[in-house]
Amino acid sequence: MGLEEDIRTVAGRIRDAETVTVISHIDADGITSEAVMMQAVRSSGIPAKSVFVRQLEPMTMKYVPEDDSLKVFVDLGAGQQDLLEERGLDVEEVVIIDHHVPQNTDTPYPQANAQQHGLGYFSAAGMAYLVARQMDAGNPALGMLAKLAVIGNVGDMMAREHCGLVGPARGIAEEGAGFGTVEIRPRELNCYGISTRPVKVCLSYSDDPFIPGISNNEKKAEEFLDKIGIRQRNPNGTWRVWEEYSAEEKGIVMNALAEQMLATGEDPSRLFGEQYIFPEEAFGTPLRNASEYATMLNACGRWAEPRIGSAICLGDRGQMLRDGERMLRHHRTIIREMMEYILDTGTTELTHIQYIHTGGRFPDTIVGIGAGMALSKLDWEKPIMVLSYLNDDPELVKVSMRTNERMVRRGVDLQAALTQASEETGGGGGGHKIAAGAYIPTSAEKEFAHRVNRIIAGQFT
Ligand SMILES: [Mn+2]
Repeated sequence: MGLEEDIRTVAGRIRDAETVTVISHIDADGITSEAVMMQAVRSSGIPAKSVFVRQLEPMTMKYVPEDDSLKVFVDLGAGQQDLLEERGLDVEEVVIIDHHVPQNTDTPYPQANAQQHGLGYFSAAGMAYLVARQMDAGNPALGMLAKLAVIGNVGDMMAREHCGLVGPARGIAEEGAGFGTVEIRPRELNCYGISTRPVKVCLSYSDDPFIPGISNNEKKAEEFLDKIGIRQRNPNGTWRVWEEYSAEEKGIVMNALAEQMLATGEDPSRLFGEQYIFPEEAFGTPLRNASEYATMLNACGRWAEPRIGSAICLGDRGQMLRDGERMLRHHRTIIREMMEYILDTGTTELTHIQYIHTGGRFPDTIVGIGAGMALSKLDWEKPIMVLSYLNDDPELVKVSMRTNERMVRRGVDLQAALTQASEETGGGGGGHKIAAGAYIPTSAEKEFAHRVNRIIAGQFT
Protein backbone atom coordinates (compact mmCIF):
# COMPACT_ATOMS: atom_id res chain seq x y z
CA MET A 1 0.00 0.00 0.00
CA GLY A 2 1.09 3.53 -0.64
CA LEU A 3 1.50 6.16 2.03
CA GLU A 4 -1.75 7.96 1.16
CA GLU A 5 -3.69 4.75 1.39
CA ASP A 6 -2.11 3.81 4.74
CA ILE A 7 -2.97 7.25 6.10
CA ARG A 8 -6.56 6.90 4.87
CA THR A 9 -6.87 3.46 6.48
CA VAL A 10 -5.48 4.59 9.83
CA ALA A 11 -7.55 7.80 9.84
CA GLY A 12 -10.68 5.82 8.94
CA ARG A 13 -10.13 3.32 11.76
CA ILE A 14 -9.74 6.12 14.27
CA ARG A 15 -12.83 7.98 13.02
CA ASP A 16 -14.87 4.79 13.37
CA ALA A 17 -13.70 4.07 16.92
CA GLU A 18 -16.01 4.47 19.91
CA THR A 19 -13.24 5.29 22.34
CA VAL A 20 -9.53 5.74 21.84
CA THR A 21 -6.38 5.30 23.93
CA VAL A 22 -3.32 7.07 22.57
CA ILE A 23 -0.05 5.47 23.68
CA SER A 24 2.99 7.63 23.11
CA HIS A 25 6.60 8.27 23.98
CA ILE A 26 7.89 10.86 26.49
CA ASP A 27 10.21 12.88 24.26
CA ALA A 28 9.34 16.03 22.31
CA ASP A 29 8.28 14.05 19.24
CA GLY A 30 6.16 11.70 21.36
CA ILE A 31 4.53 14.51 23.32
CA THR A 32 3.68 16.56 20.22
CA SER A 33 2.41 13.38 18.49
CA GLU A 34 0.15 12.64 21.45
CA ALA A 35 -1.15 16.21 21.50
CA VAL A 36 -1.90 16.13 17.75
CA MET A 37 -3.78 12.84 18.04
CA MET A 38 -5.69 13.81 21.19
CA GLN A 39 -6.85 17.05 19.56
CA ALA A 40 -7.84 15.29 16.35
CA VAL A 41 -9.69 12.46 18.11
CA ARG A 42 -11.54 14.66 20.59
CA SER A 43 -12.53 17.20 17.98
CA SER A 44 -14.13 14.30 16.09
CA GLY A 45 -16.30 13.77 19.16
CA ILE A 46 -14.60 10.55 20.26
CA PRO A 47 -13.72 10.16 23.97
CA ALA A 48 -10.00 9.62 24.38
CA LYS A 49 -7.38 9.01 27.02
CA SER A 50 -3.64 8.84 26.67
CA VAL A 51 -0.74 7.00 28.22
CA PHE A 52 2.95 7.95 28.06
CA VAL A 53 5.73 5.37 28.32
CA ARG A 54 9.48 5.79 28.40
CA GLN A 55 9.79 2.87 26.00
CA LEU A 56 7.41 0.17 24.85
CA GLU A 57 8.80 -3.00 26.41
CA PRO A 58 7.43 -5.99 28.36
CA MET A 59 7.63 -4.04 31.63
CA THR A 60 5.67 -1.03 30.36
CA MET A 61 2.96 -2.98 28.50
CA LYS A 62 0.99 -2.93 31.75
CA TYR A 63 0.24 0.74 31.11
CA VAL A 64 -1.65 -0.16 27.94
CA PRO A 65 -5.18 -0.58 29.30
CA GLU A 66 -7.05 -3.85 28.85
CA ASP A 67 -10.29 -2.38 27.60
CA ASP A 68 -12.11 -2.16 24.30
CA SER A 69 -10.78 1.23 23.22
CA LEU A 70 -8.89 1.48 19.94
CA LYS A 71 -5.18 1.59 20.81
CA VAL A 72 -3.43 4.29 18.81
CA PHE A 73 0.34 3.85 19.16
CA VAL A 74 2.35 6.91 18.14
CA ASP A 75 6.13 7.33 17.92
CA LEU A 76 6.41 3.71 19.07
CA GLY A 77 4.76 0.39 18.37
CA ALA A 78 6.13 -0.39 14.91
CA GLY A 79 9.21 -2.07 16.35
CA GLN A 80 7.30 -3.77 19.18
CA GLN A 81 4.46 -5.49 17.35
CA ASP A 82 5.42 -8.79 18.96
CA LEU A 83 4.46 -7.30 22.33
CA LEU A 84 1.07 -6.27 20.93
CA GLU A 85 0.55 -9.80 19.65
CA GLU A 86 1.64 -11.32 22.97
CA ARG A 87 -0.95 -9.12 24.65
CA GLY A 88 -3.51 -10.71 22.34
CA LEU A 89 -4.45 -7.44 20.62
CA ASP A 90 -6.05 -8.22 17.32
CA VAL A 91 -5.84 -6.35 14.07
CA GLU A 92 -9.07 -4.42 14.73
CA GLU A 93 -7.89 -3.06 18.06
CA VAL A 94 -4.68 -1.30 17.05
CA VAL A 95 -3.34 1.37 14.71
CA ILE A 96 0.29 2.44 14.59
CA ILE A 97 1.58 5.90 13.62
CA ASP A 98 5.35 5.77 13.66
CA HIS A 99 8.65 6.38 11.92
CA HIS A 100 10.71 3.52 13.33
CA VAL A 101 11.74 0.34 11.56
CA PRO A 102 8.72 -1.99 11.63
CA GLN A 103 8.90 -5.52 12.88
CA ASN A 104 7.57 -8.32 10.72
CA THR A 105 4.89 -10.14 12.66
CA ASP A 106 1.90 -12.25 11.66
CA THR A 107 -0.75 -9.70 12.57
CA PRO A 108 -1.01 -6.96 9.91
CA TYR A 109 -1.73 -4.04 12.24
CA PRO A 110 -2.76 -0.97 10.23
CA GLN A 111 0.17 1.34 10.14
CA ALA A 112 1.08 4.80 8.89
CA ASN A 113 4.83 4.53 9.04
CA ALA A 114 7.30 6.93 7.42
CA GLN A 115 9.93 4.16 7.37
CA GLN A 116 7.85 1.89 5.17
CA HIS A 117 7.58 4.56 2.51
CA GLY A 118 11.16 5.68 2.42
CA LEU A 119 10.40 9.00 4.07
CA GLY A 120 13.62 10.10 5.73
CA TYR A 121 13.82 13.06 8.08
CA PHE A 122 10.20 12.69 9.03
CA SER A 123 9.06 12.19 12.61
CA ALA A 124 6.02 10.60 14.23
CA ALA A 125 4.49 14.04 14.87
CA GLY A 126 4.62 14.63 11.10
CA MET A 127 2.82 11.33 10.49
CA ALA A 128 0.28 12.20 13.21
CA TYR A 129 -0.38 15.51 11.48
CA LEU A 130 -1.03 13.79 8.13
CA VAL A 131 -3.45 11.39 9.85
CA ALA A 132 -5.19 14.27 11.68
CA ARG A 133 -5.56 16.23 8.43
CA GLN A 134 -7.00 13.16 6.76
CA MET A 135 -9.47 12.73 9.63
CA ASP A 136 -10.80 16.27 9.16
CA ALA A 137 -9.41 18.60 6.54
CA GLY A 138 -11.61 21.35 7.97
CA ASN A 139 -10.33 21.03 11.54
CA PRO A 140 -9.87 24.66 12.64
CA ALA A 141 -6.92 23.59 14.77
CA LEU A 142 -4.85 22.37 11.79
CA GLY A 143 -2.59 25.42 12.04
CA MET A 144 -1.76 24.55 15.63
CA LEU A 145 -1.27 20.89 14.71
CA ALA A 146 1.13 21.82 11.88
CA LYS A 147 3.14 23.84 14.37
CA LEU A 148 3.28 20.86 16.75
CA ALA A 149 4.45 18.66 13.88
CA VAL A 150 7.28 21.11 13.20
CA ILE A 151 8.31 20.95 16.88
CA GLY A 152 8.23 17.14 16.83
CA ASN A 153 10.35 16.99 13.68
CA VAL A 154 12.89 19.49 14.99
CA GLY A 155 12.91 17.76 18.41
CA ASP A 156 13.74 14.47 16.73
CA MET A 157 16.70 16.12 14.95
CA MET A 158 15.12 15.94 11.51
CA ALA A 159 16.41 19.43 10.67
CA ARG A 160 19.95 18.74 11.84
CA GLU A 161 21.68 17.19 8.86
CA HIS A 162 20.43 19.59 6.19
CA CYS A 163 20.27 22.68 8.44
CA GLY A 164 16.51 22.74 8.00
CA LEU A 165 13.54 20.48 7.40
CA VAL A 166 13.31 18.76 4.02
CA GLY A 167 10.69 16.89 2.01
CA PRO A 168 7.23 16.41 3.52
CA ALA A 169 8.38 17.74 6.93
CA ARG A 170 9.20 21.03 5.18
CA GLY A 171 5.84 20.77 3.46
CA ILE A 172 4.09 20.74 6.84
CA ALA A 173 6.09 23.79 7.93
CA GLU A 174 4.87 25.52 4.75
CA GLU A 175 1.29 24.56 5.59
CA GLY A 176 1.85 26.06 9.04
CA ALA A 177 3.14 29.22 7.37
CA GLY A 178 -0.07 29.27 5.31
CA PHE A 179 -2.09 29.13 8.53
CA GLY A 180 0.06 31.85 10.08
CA THR A 181 1.19 29.66 12.97
CA VAL A 182 4.73 29.04 11.69
CA GLU A 183 7.21 31.51 10.25
CA ILE A 184 9.95 29.92 8.16
CA ARG A 185 13.16 31.93 8.38
CA PRO A 186 15.79 30.68 5.95
CA ARG A 187 19.48 31.48 6.30
CA GLU A 188 19.36 32.30 9.98
CA LEU A 189 22.10 31.59 12.48
CA ASN A 190 22.19 27.79 12.84
CA CYS A 191 22.61 27.85 16.62
CA TYR A 192 20.41 26.84 19.51
CA GLY A 193 18.79 29.49 21.69
CA ILE A 194 18.04 32.33 19.27
CA SER A 195 14.98 33.40 21.28
CA THR A 196 16.22 33.23 24.87
CA ARG A 197 20.00 33.12 25.10
CA PRO A 198 22.46 35.99 24.97
CA VAL A 199 24.08 35.75 21.52
CA LYS A 200 27.54 35.20 23.03
CA VAL A 201 26.14 32.13 24.82
CA CYS A 202 24.43 30.84 21.65
CA LEU A 203 27.72 31.09 19.78
CA SER A 204 29.95 29.66 22.48
CA TYR A 205 27.71 26.59 22.91
CA SER A 206 27.75 25.87 19.19
CA ASP A 207 29.38 22.57 18.31
CA ASP A 208 27.91 22.23 14.83
CA PRO A 209 28.95 24.55 13.28
CA PHE A 210 32.17 24.50 15.28
CA ILE A 211 33.51 28.05 15.19
CA PRO A 212 37.22 28.06 16.00
CA GLY A 213 38.10 30.47 18.78
CA ILE A 214 34.46 30.99 19.72
CA SER A 215 32.89 27.58 20.32
CA ASN A 216 33.39 26.60 23.98
CA ASN A 217 34.60 30.07 24.89
CA GLU A 218 31.99 32.56 26.03
CA LYS A 219 34.54 35.25 26.85
CA LYS A 220 35.97 35.10 23.32
CA ALA A 221 32.47 35.14 21.83
CA GLU A 222 31.71 38.31 23.77
CA GLU A 223 34.96 39.97 22.64
CA PHE A 224 34.26 38.95 19.06
CA LEU A 225 30.85 40.63 19.08
CA ASP A 226 32.34 43.76 20.71
CA LYS A 227 35.08 43.91 18.12
CA ILE A 228 32.64 43.92 15.19
CA GLY A 229 30.61 46.66 16.86
CA ILE A 230 27.51 44.76 17.97
CA ARG A 231 25.66 46.24 20.93
CA GLN A 232 25.15 43.22 23.14
CA ARG A 233 22.93 44.62 25.87
CA ASN A 234 19.62 46.40 25.95
CA PRO A 235 19.48 49.83 27.58
CA ASN A 236 18.09 48.15 30.73
CA GLY A 237 21.19 45.94 30.95
CA THR A 238 19.70 42.63 29.83
CA TRP A 239 21.51 40.68 27.14
CA ARG A 240 20.04 40.89 23.65
CA VAL A 241 19.07 37.65 21.94
CA TRP A 242 19.53 36.82 18.26
CA GLU A 243 15.86 37.43 17.50
CA GLU A 244 16.29 41.04 18.62
CA TYR A 245 19.13 41.75 16.20
CA SER A 246 18.24 43.78 13.12
CA ALA A 247 18.75 42.27 9.67
CA GLU A 248 21.80 44.47 9.29
CA GLU A 249 23.33 43.31 12.59
CA LYS A 250 22.65 39.69 11.69
CA GLY A 251 24.44 40.19 8.37
CA ILE A 252 27.47 41.72 10.07
CA VAL A 253 27.73 38.85 12.56
CA MET A 254 27.24 36.11 9.96
CA ASN A 255 29.82 37.60 7.61
CA ALA A 256 32.36 37.99 10.38
CA LEU A 257 31.76 34.43 11.60
CA ALA A 258 32.07 33.04 8.08
CA GLU A 259 35.35 34.90 7.62
CA GLN A 260 36.65 33.58 10.92
CA MET A 261 35.79 30.02 9.87
CA LEU A 262 37.29 30.35 6.40
CA ALA A 263 40.47 31.78 7.90
CA THR A 264 40.95 28.57 9.89
CA GLY A 265 40.01 26.26 7.05
CA GLU A 266 36.51 25.42 8.31
CA ASP A 267 33.56 25.19 5.95
CA PRO A 268 31.15 27.98 6.94
CA SER A 269 28.11 26.51 5.19
CA ARG A 270 26.67 25.04 8.39
CA LEU A 271 26.59 28.49 9.97
CA PHE A 272 23.37 29.09 8.07
CA GLY A 273 20.24 27.19 8.91
CA GLU A 274 16.50 27.51 8.66
CA GLN A 275 14.73 28.48 11.88
CA TYR A 276 11.05 27.98 12.66
CA ILE A 277 9.51 30.82 14.64
CA PHE A 278 6.02 30.82 16.14
CA PRO A 279 4.70 34.36 15.83
CA GLU A 280 1.76 33.78 18.21
CA GLU A 281 4.09 32.94 21.10
CA ALA A 282 5.54 35.59 23.38
CA PHE A 283 8.82 37.11 22.27
CA GLY A 284 11.80 36.08 24.40
CA THR A 285 10.28 32.80 25.62
CA PRO A 286 11.30 29.21 24.88
CA LEU A 287 7.99 28.66 23.08
CA ARG A 288 9.01 31.15 20.43
CA ASN A 289 11.00 28.74 18.21
CA ALA A 290 10.85 25.05 17.42
CA SER A 291 14.10 23.85 18.96
CA GLU A 292 13.71 25.65 22.28
CA TYR A 293 10.05 24.59 22.49
CA ALA A 294 11.20 21.00 21.93
CA THR A 295 13.68 21.32 24.81
CA MET A 296 10.91 22.36 27.16
CA LEU A 297 8.89 19.31 26.13
CA ASN A 298 11.90 17.05 26.56
CA ALA A 299 12.44 18.52 30.02
CA CYS A 300 8.82 17.71 30.95
CA GLY A 301 9.16 14.16 29.62
CA ARG A 302 12.53 13.46 31.18
CA TRP A 303 11.27 14.54 34.59
CA ALA A 304 8.24 12.31 34.31
CA GLU A 305 5.72 15.08 33.56
CA PRO A 306 4.92 14.59 29.87
CA ARG A 307 1.32 15.71 30.58
CA ILE A 308 2.53 19.20 31.40
CA GLY A 309 4.19 19.30 27.98
CA SER A 310 1.06 18.00 26.33
CA ALA A 311 -1.12 20.65 28.01
CA ILE A 312 1.27 23.37 26.83
CA CYS A 313 1.09 21.96 23.28
CA LEU A 314 -2.69 22.14 23.42
CA GLY A 315 -2.60 25.79 24.43
CA ASP A 316 -2.43 26.03 28.23
CA ARG A 317 -0.54 29.24 28.95
CA GLY A 318 -1.39 29.38 32.66
CA GLN A 319 -0.32 27.02 35.41
CA MET A 320 0.93 24.35 33.00
CA LEU A 321 3.26 26.79 31.27
CA ARG A 322 4.62 27.92 34.64
CA ASP A 323 5.16 24.27 35.57
CA GLY A 324 6.86 23.67 32.22
CA GLU A 325 9.20 26.59 32.82
CA ARG A 326 10.00 25.18 36.23
CA MET A 327 10.78 21.78 34.65
CA LEU A 328 13.06 23.50 32.16
CA ARG A 329 14.98 25.34 34.90
CA HIS A 330 15.28 22.15 36.93
CA HIS A 331 16.42 20.24 33.83
CA ARG A 332 19.14 22.80 33.13
CA THR A 333 20.30 22.91 36.76
CA ILE A 334 20.71 19.15 37.01
CA ILE A 335 22.45 18.94 33.63
CA ARG A 336 24.84 21.69 34.70
CA GLU A 337 25.51 19.85 37.97
CA MET A 338 26.18 16.68 36.05
CA MET A 339 28.53 18.46 33.67
CA GLU A 340 30.41 19.97 36.61
CA TYR A 341 30.59 16.57 38.28
CA ILE A 342 32.17 15.09 35.15
CA LEU A 343 34.64 17.97 34.82
CA ASP A 344 35.56 17.90 38.54
CA THR A 345 35.92 14.13 38.73
CA GLY A 346 37.65 13.75 35.36
CA THR A 347 37.21 11.02 32.80
CA THR A 348 39.29 7.91 32.30
CA GLU A 349 41.00 8.18 28.94
CA LEU A 350 41.55 5.19 26.70
CA THR A 351 43.24 5.44 23.30
CA HIS A 352 40.09 6.44 21.40
CA ILE A 353 37.38 7.25 23.94
CA GLN A 354 37.01 8.66 27.45
CA TYR A 355 34.55 7.40 30.03
CA ILE A 356 33.13 7.98 33.48
CA HIS A 357 30.68 6.10 35.71
CA THR A 358 28.24 8.41 37.47
CA GLY A 359 26.64 5.62 39.51
CA GLY A 360 23.20 6.56 40.75
CA ARG A 361 23.91 10.29 41.08
CA PHE A 362 21.95 11.46 38.06
CA PRO A 363 18.80 10.14 36.42
CA ASP A 364 19.56 8.01 33.38
CA THR A 365 17.21 10.19 31.30
CA ILE A 366 19.61 13.14 31.30
CA VAL A 367 23.07 11.57 31.33
CA GLY A 368 23.33 11.73 27.54
CA ILE A 369 22.71 15.47 27.47
CA GLY A 370 25.10 16.09 30.35
CA ALA A 371 27.71 13.98 28.55
CA GLY A 372 27.32 16.06 25.39
CA MET A 373 27.78 19.29 27.29
CA ALA A 374 30.79 17.99 29.22
CA LEU A 375 32.39 16.84 25.97
CA SER A 376 32.34 20.40 24.67
CA LYS A 377 34.78 21.24 27.48
CA LEU A 378 36.93 18.09 27.25
CA ASP A 379 39.16 16.54 24.59
CA TRP A 380 36.72 16.63 21.67
CA GLU A 381 38.67 14.04 19.70
CA LYS A 382 37.70 11.33 22.18
CA PRO A 383 34.00 10.44 22.24
CA ILE A 384 32.66 10.41 25.78
CA MET A 385 30.91 7.46 27.40
CA VAL A 386 28.89 7.82 30.58
CA LEU A 387 27.73 4.76 32.49
CA SER A 388 24.96 5.14 35.04
CA TYR A 389 22.67 3.03 37.17
CA LEU A 390 18.93 2.94 36.68
CA ASN A 391 16.85 3.63 39.74
CA ASP A 392 14.32 0.95 38.89
CA ASP A 393 16.52 -1.91 37.68
CA PRO A 394 19.70 -3.05 39.46
CA GLU A 395 20.50 -5.58 36.72
CA LEU A 396 21.04 -2.99 34.01
CA VAL A 397 23.49 -0.20 33.32
CA LYS A 398 22.62 2.66 30.99
CA VAL A 399 25.40 3.69 28.62
CA SER A 400 25.31 7.05 26.83
CA MET A 401 27.83 8.22 24.27
CA ARG A 402 28.36 11.54 22.53
CA THR A 403 30.78 12.81 19.94
CA ASN A 404 30.72 15.72 17.47
CA GLU A 405 30.31 16.28 13.73
CA ARG A 406 34.01 16.51 13.15
CA MET A 407 34.65 13.03 14.55
CA VAL A 408 31.71 11.65 12.58
CA ARG A 409 33.35 12.99 9.43
CA ARG A 410 36.47 11.05 10.40
CA GLY A 411 34.49 7.83 10.52
CA VAL A 412 33.21 7.56 14.10
CA ASP A 413 29.81 5.88 14.32
CA LEU A 414 28.62 5.57 17.91
CA GLN A 415 25.41 3.82 16.96
CA ALA A 416 27.31 1.02 15.22
CA ALA A 417 29.85 0.75 18.05
CA LEU A 418 27.28 0.62 20.86
CA THR A 419 24.95 -1.73 19.02
CA GLN A 420 27.76 -4.20 18.41
CA ALA A 421 29.33 -3.94 21.87
CA SER A 422 26.04 -4.16 23.74
CA GLU A 423 24.82 -7.12 21.71
CA GLU A 424 28.08 -8.94 22.44
CA THR A 425 27.35 -8.55 26.15
CA GLY A 426 23.67 -9.48 26.00
CA GLY A 427 22.35 -5.92 26.04
CA GLY A 428 20.93 -3.69 23.33
CA GLY A 429 21.58 -0.27 21.93
CA GLY A 430 20.81 2.20 19.19
CA GLY A 431 20.83 5.84 18.20
CA HIS A 432 22.81 7.89 15.73
CA LYS A 433 26.42 8.27 14.65
CA ILE A 434 26.83 11.35 16.80
CA ALA A 435 24.83 10.23 19.85
CA ALA A 436 23.88 6.76 20.96
CA GLY A 437 22.80 4.80 23.99
CA ALA A 438 22.60 1.23 25.24
CA TYR A 439 21.52 -0.89 28.16
CA ILE A 440 23.94 -3.59 29.26
CA PRO A 441 23.90 -6.15 32.06
CA THR A 442 25.64 -4.90 35.21
CA SER A 443 28.02 -7.86 34.97
CA ALA A 444 29.42 -6.43 31.70
CA GLU A 445 30.08 -2.89 32.89
CA LYS A 446 33.72 -3.37 33.92
CA GLU A 447 35.23 -4.04 30.54
CA PHE A 448 32.56 -2.39 28.40
CA ALA A 449 34.49 0.84 27.75
CA HIS A 450 37.49 -1.16 26.50
CA ARG A 451 35.27 -3.16 24.20
CA VAL A 452 33.81 0.03 22.67
CA ASN A 453 37.26 1.61 22.50
CA ARG A 454 38.49 -1.27 20.33
CA ILE A 455 35.52 -0.95 17.98
CA ILE A 456 35.91 2.82 17.61
CA ALA A 457 39.65 2.44 17.01
CA GLY A 458 38.71 0.32 14.01
CA GLN A 459 36.30 2.93 12.60
CA PHE A 460 38.90 5.49 11.63
CA THR A 461 39.36 5.48 7.90
MN1 LIG B 1 10.17 10.06 17.17
